[in-house]
Amino acid sequence: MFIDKVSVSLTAGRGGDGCISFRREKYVPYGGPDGGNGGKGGDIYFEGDPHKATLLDLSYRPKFKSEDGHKGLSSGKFGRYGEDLIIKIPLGTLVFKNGECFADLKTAGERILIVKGGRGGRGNASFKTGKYTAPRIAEKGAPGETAEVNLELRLIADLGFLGLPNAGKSTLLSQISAAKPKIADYPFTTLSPNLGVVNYKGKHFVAADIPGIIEGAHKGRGLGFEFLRHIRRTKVLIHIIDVNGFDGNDPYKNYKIINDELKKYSKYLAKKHIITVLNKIDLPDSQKHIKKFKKHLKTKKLFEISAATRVGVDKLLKEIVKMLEKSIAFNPEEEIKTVPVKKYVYEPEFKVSVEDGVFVAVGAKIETLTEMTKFSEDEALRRYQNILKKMGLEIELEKMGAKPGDTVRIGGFEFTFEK
Ligand SMILES: Nc1nc2c(ncn2[C@@H]2O[C@H](COP(=O)(O)OP(=O)(O)OP(=O)(O)O)[C@@H](O)[C@H]2O)c(=O)[nH]1
Ligand SMILES: [Mg+2]
Repeated sequence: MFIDKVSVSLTAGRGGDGCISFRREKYVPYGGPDGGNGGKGGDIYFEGDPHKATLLDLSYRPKFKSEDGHKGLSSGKFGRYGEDLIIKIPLGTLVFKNGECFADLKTAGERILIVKGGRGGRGNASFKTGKYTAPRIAEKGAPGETAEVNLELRLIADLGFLGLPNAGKSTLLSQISAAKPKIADYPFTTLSPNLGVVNYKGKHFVAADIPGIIEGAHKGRGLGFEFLRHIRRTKVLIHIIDVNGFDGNDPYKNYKIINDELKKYSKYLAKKHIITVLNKIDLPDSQKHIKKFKKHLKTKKLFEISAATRVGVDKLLKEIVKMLEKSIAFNPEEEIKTVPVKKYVYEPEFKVSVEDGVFVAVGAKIETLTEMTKFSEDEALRRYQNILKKMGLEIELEKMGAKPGDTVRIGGFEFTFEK
């Protein structure tokens, strides 16, 4: 099955908790704090894999999580890092994160960080100061980043096939490559793209056969434009036309139908170098049709072939190879705008609002601090309160009308307000 669009949800590993511990040594009555930091949670990456051609396996498993960091240990030992998770995806996959195109993986082995693991919590050794020699305080690990990611595959082939249904696209692919697409005498035999590797006199290139498009495709008729994106990035296109016509139209009318639809889909695609091919010339009456076609279309280079008997196919391949070699100048790769990997957005440390009588404080910094505090430890609690006070939360809450005894919510935690 060919799947070219999926969404997955990613959760990076949580950081390991910091450790509270004190040195115990012979003859040292008050050993100092030696609790190590927790390890960072694992990150999640996507990696371009040239051996993959579909997003099918991701559609079976839409949720991914990388390993959490391990807890810090005594004797100042840091917790082990959580293992990174590397998800392999086909080349040509666009990665949309929170609605924006975030990456376009085009080269084999290219890796991109999608969500970052949480920081490890600090152990009590990190809280030691000159004044404060025996802290009983450690942080919990920070939660890992999460993201909803949409993936859209745009195959990267050198040559793309374009044409009405039943024109003989799949037949041609089966003749020039080892691919074995389904071929039949009715429209829409091909329902998803087929790829084949062509070897023409030692020169290799990848060809993509896509389902046929019909008049009105831009309005969603037939299979619509659904699969045209797979030929957006090809260097050369061939437009295959049944010389005997289709749907009661003569081949020239059909030729124009496809060209018009193409322009409606993408001006960029319509400007690509397109080789026009009349197919099925082995059939009777084809010479008559060719003559008529040539009257309309004088200037363009035209190829006459029979995909079934291979007549004219070698000459066509020669031209394709020639065009591919020149193609950089003709068809520069379509630019896809991706957002810069990192965006710096100013965020206030917190914002307070009132919801049903509860004072709700939101903000990345304040929520992370809350997530990382071990409230079961008195000292951790005291430190937490001090930081919030320094950040100005108490003043802000009072301004908003909070009275002792009121409920304050931060992240998933609720507290009672007191001064
Ligand atoms: N006589 C003759 N028949 C051909 C030739 N090429 C293809 N055909 C026949 O035309 C029919 C359609 O061929 P396909 O290769 O399935 O056409 P397609 O363009 O892939 O069609 P869709 O997948 O439906 O878009 C089949 O019955 C083929 O055997 C040719 O050169 N000569
Ligand atoms: Mg086909």
